[in-house]
Amino acid sequence: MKFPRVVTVSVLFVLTLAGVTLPGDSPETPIGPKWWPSEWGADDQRGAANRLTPQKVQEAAKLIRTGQVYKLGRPYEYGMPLFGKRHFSLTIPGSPTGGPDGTNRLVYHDELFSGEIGQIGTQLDGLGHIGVRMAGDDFFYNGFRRSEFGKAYGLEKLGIENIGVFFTRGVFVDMAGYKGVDRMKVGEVITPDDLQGALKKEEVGITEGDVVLIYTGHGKLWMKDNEQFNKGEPGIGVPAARWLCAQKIVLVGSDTWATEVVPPENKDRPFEAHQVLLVRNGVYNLENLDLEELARDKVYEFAFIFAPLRFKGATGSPGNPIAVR
Ligand code: UVW
Repeated sequence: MKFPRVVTVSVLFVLTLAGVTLPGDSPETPIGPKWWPSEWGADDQRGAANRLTPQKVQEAAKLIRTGQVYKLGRPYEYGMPLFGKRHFSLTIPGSPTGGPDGTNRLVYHDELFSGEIGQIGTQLDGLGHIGVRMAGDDFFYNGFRRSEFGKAYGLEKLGIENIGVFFTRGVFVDMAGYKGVDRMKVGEVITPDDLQGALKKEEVGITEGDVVLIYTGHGKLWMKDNEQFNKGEPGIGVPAARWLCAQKIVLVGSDTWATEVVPPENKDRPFEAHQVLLVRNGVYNLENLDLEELARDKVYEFAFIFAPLRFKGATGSPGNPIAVR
């Protein structure tokens, strides 16, 4: 049976009144007050991508002064760090895969891929990736329920194909530099004060519709010490995630595998910053970036360009985002 969303919320109130209180800031949901309908309407599936306007494209284009392009994506390769039991496999089906054909003796190669395509390596977390379990269902951005869209051959709502293209102003926060270290420690929390302090030092501000990329130095471990890379990471805590959302950004990214601090500040609330960003605010999360060159060249402001692959119904996208200055 399908309940309208208003009924579901009432059920939550009844549960609360019945003493079935849930942990968090408010008993209304496990992550605080009800978060829907979204500011972009009850049917919206794009979240903060609605802030990607032609004005932001023009603003970003004005930041391109030297034409220098920074690749922020990592190569997808065997042996790269993976979260949990995710896997990566790329094989060439025969070499050559086909041919020789015709009198021109054409030969060709294809590749066969298997893996959690949107959730390995450099990856953009979309709004169908993370949810919250309550009242007998799983609730996602804009209150969409898994029971209505979580289908085996692609999510029927919140798929990555809804985003469009990121072409906007990018802001780089060199948090390791601000803290005077080469690499921040696993479990080190980035607070709102840290973000504001680093931005002040860099003399850049965040404006609505920006992308914010945070450098911790943890990415130095990538393919060098995968065990340590995967063990945990420095990153934003829940207050910093909330602060970034309050700045009305579109996306936050980092050189770590989750962007948020692991282990979390509260060990009973894993990946809660993911919920703050994706579920509550529709703000995207871009993980496993290579930010070494931006840090080296002290590039604090740039045009950020990234076209997520349009896998219909996917939770995320791989890709090679770029910064141009
Ligand atoms: C989870 O999926 C829990 O993490 P991530 O988005 O960092 O891959």
